[in-house]
Parts: sequence; C-alpha cells; structure tokens
Amino acid sequence: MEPSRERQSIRKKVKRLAPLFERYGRSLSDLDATLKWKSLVLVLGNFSSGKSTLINELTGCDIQRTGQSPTDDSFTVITRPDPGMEPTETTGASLVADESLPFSGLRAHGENFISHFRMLTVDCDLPDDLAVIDTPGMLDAVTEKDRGYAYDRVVGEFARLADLIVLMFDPHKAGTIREVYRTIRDTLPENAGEDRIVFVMSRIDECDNLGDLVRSYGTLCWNLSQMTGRKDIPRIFMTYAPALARNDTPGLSEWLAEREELKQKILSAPALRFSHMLEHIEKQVGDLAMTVEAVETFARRARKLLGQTLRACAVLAAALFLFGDIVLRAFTGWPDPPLLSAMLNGKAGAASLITPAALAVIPFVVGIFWFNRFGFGSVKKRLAEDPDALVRTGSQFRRSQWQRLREAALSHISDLKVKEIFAAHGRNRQRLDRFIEREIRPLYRK
Ligand SMILES: Nc1nc2c(ncn2[C@@H]2O[C@H](COP(=O)(O)OP(=O)(O)OP(=O)(O)O)[C@@H](O)[C@H]2O)c(=O)[nH]1
Ligand SMILES: [Mg+2]
Repeated sequence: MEPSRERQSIRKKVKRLAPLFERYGRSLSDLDATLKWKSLVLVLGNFSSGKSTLINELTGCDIQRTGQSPTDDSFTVITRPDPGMEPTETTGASLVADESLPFSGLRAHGENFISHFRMLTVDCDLPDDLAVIDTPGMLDAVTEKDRGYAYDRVVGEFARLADLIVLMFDPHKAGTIREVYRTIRDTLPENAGEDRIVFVMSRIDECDNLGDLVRSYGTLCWNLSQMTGRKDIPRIFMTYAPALARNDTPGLSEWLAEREELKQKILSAPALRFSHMLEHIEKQVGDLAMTVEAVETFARRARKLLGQTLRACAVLAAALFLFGDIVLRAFTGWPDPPLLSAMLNGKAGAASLITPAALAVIPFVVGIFWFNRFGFGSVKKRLAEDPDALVRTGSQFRRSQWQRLREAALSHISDLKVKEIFAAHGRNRQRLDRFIEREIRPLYRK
C-alpha cells in the first residue's frame, strides 16, 4: 500500500475508536488533526534570529518580511496552492473553521490569536505535501504577557501537529526560549526523543572571528543543557544566510554545506510523517488505555463496596424475614400468628409470607439508598486521596504518563454515574491494548 493510502486506512481504524475516546472524556479530534492534511514544519526562535529569512530561502520567494527589530507578530502557514488553484491569503478565522485543516483546536486561543494567524498559498519551491509555519519571534517573559493570548500554549499546539520543529537562536540571545522548549516537550510523545526538534544557531557570519564563534557556540550549548536537562549536547546546525554574509572570515563558507543540510532536512519532513503519525496514535490510544484502567480500578473498588453492602443487607434481610414479624407483633399485636409459629403449627400459608417478605426488602432499599447517596461518593473520595493506586505505575514511563493524565482522569471519575461500575471497562482496555499491539506496532517495522 502507498503511504497515503495506508494513512487513510489507519485513520479509518482510529476513527472506529471514537466512541471509546468520547466515553472516557478524551478527545479524538486531537488525534485526528495530526492525521489530516500535509506535513508541517514549525519554525520558532527569538525575534530577528532569521526565521523568515530561512523560510524565504526555502521557498525561493520573498514571501515573508524580514527586519532587524521584532518584525512579524503573526503565525503564517506557507504552502503551495492545491493543483489548479490560485495563490491566496486565508484569514485565521477561516483556517480554524475549516474542518479539512488541522487547525480547529486553535480556536480556543481566542480572537487575539486568530487575528494573528493566516495562511499564504504561494507558487514556490516547497514540495506539495509540506507546509512551513513562520512564527512571531520570542520576546522576553515580560513583553510576552502583552500579546493578548497564551503564546507558549499556541506554540505547544502547533508543535503537536508538526513533524519537525526548528528552534533558531542567534548568537546574541539564547535564554528566552527555555519556557517554550518545555511546552514543546510536554506536547510531544515521550518516545519521540529529540529527533523532532532541530537546533539551529543562525547568523554566524556576524561573529567577528573564530574565537567569537566558539564562545557563542559554548554559551548556546550551556543554555541548551539547562533547557533540556541533559548533559549530552544535541546536534546544532551552524548556519547563515549566504546572501547576507557580513564578512569574509576565512573558513566561513565551510558552513554553507550545513545550511544546505538543514534545508534538506526541512524539505524531507514529509518522509517522517508516517512514523510520527504512528507515535501520535500510540500515545493517544495508550493515554486512553491508562484512563480506562483507572476507571476499571475505580469500578472494581466500587463494586466491592456494593458487594459488601449487599451481603450485610442479605444477613439483615434473613434475620428480619425470620424474626422481624415476631418483634412487630410484640409492639403492634400483628401479624398473628407470625411466620415461625405458623410453620411450627403447620398453618403457614402464602399469606404468612407477606409481612416477612416486606420486612426483608427494607434492608436492601436502605442499603442501596446508602450506597447511592454516600458509599459510591466515599469510594471516589478515597481514590482521589490516593490516585496513584488507580493504575499500575511500574516504570518511569508509566509514572510520568500517569502524572500527565491524572487530573483529567480523576475529574472524569468524579462525574461517573453508579451504572458505570457494571460496564465492561476491562474489555475496553484490552481492545485498546490489542489495537496498539496488532494494528500499530507492526506498521513501525514497515
Ligand atoms: N548577517 C546576517 N543577517 C541575517 C541572517 N539571517 C537574517 N539576517 C537579517 O536579520 C534580520 C532578522 O531576520 P528575520 O529573518 O526577519 O528574522 P525573524 O526571526 O524572522 O525575526 P522576527 O520575525 O522579528 O521574529 C533581517 O534584517 C535579516 O536580513 C544571517 O544569516 N546573516
Ligand atoms: Mg520573521
């Protein structure tokens, strides 16, 4: 099967899980968005780090304005028009409303964001199945607050959709990107590693000499290790725009090959699409399976309490059935004779069963009322106090997965109705596990 047909087929299979996603309070539209449309490359970085310059170079057109001070305050999706279509500019409002595009989740970020979002289709050098997103430069944390929307959350959302994230630093500023890096990491599947993020130090032609360049590189490495929390330094592409080179430092042109390599990496992002799609599906379905496991544990505990309650009711009901009418007669003189005496005298008939049976029902009515009103809630409360008992957290991977999901899962459980404790949660979870094992894992090998 061709990759695109295979993609459609897996998308259909994932869609069949939609009712399960909905039932356990998780969103499939999230997952579906990543399966739609073209491969996306997100270009992020400090202001004036050369994002728009790189994109213009990639497209072979002067699409994006460039300049020394913060130039661009919009998120711009740049791609080729569909075959036979004219180049267009589309507003953010239309983009988030278009169900055939993956951007509807961004609507939640509000008008201020939407008015800073657009798409340009341009007859340019990009491959048909690729779109590049130019972004407003990152500012310092104080100025960041004036944007009128949550910049890092928006970036997180785009990062989730992207096959490649290019993080650009220029030699002079490298600190402000840390928060955004954290948001990006949180939104990517844990097993995606760093392969989806490309670090770029740009404008290196502005270093006066080799010593200056090495110092800048060293500073960036230090900042990166602070950001990533890792000791090993990821590959950093050292680049500059050849057309803008400021000086002719000996050896500078050696780095041109690195610029080419970076551009090739961006242009070949569509090839990563399929495996990223699988990672995304596995992450979302795995998250759902863990939520179901939490509900399953909760349902088991609640059933256990219900079982104990009903057993206590049954003991009480048996006692009331046999002796309840004797006590009743002592106070009211009725029924006469009670069931036991009638049986001993051989006079027991259907009529002598009526009162004992009615008395025996009382404990069940009270027990079920108690469970509905108090017992069920007490199970929820106890588990909320010890949420880690809801799922198996044997590995570090599962521990951090649960940390991410815990709050949403607890809130879902707190809204559950009593009838949910009898549902086949275990079977649902097995179905999800099987889906990952049989439908997704084999595709990685392909
Ligand atoms: N010398 C030199 N100048 C560059 C290079 N890349 C970009 N510039 C210049 O740096 C300035 C900023 O570049 P842009 O491409 O606008 O940077 P940006 O990251 O898009 O900036 P914002 O949109 O404001 O966030 C422009 O004046 C570019 O001409 C480079 O490699 N070398
Ligand atoms: Mg720009």
